[in-house]
Amino acid sequence: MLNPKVQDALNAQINMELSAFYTYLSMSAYFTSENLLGIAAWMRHHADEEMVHAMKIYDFIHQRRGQVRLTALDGPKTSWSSAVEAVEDALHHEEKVTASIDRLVDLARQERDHASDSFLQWFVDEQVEEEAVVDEILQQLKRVADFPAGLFMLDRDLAAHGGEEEEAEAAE
Ligand code: OFO
Repeated sequence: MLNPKVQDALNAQINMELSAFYTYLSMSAYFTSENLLGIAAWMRHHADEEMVHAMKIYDFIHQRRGQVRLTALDGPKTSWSSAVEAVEDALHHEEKVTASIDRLVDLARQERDHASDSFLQWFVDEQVEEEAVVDEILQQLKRVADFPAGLFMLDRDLAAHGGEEEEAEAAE
């Protein structure tokens, strides 16, 4: 049986992961409208990955004979002043998710819920990767921000490899 406090926090985390899905999808739409189709594709793959995260928690709650309670999602931001600003937002979002996962682990330990603690370790490791990969794209974007040709090359590179990397990560 799932600890009620942990169950509430896991349900809140589902909302956060679905909000991340919504945010990355909105970023994908923004980059598509900016004709940066490689970054748009990367964002869309990443949105799918966030849905996988939400569903992992959804399935875990059911496995523990708990109750999934879905709640309303806030509308995501829909436009940014630059590619750098959008990816900075993505990084800040990942940092918030990391802090939320850390609080969940603390709660699971406080409640002596060892199964949830063990389950959440996957997310702890995943967030290290998530922050690193978003930060890498951000640093590359900052380097080419004032050079349209550089931005074009980076976009093409992400179109060729970004989706594959995301898929490899999602399969882990
Ligand atoms: Fe981007 O890791 Fe889930 O939220």
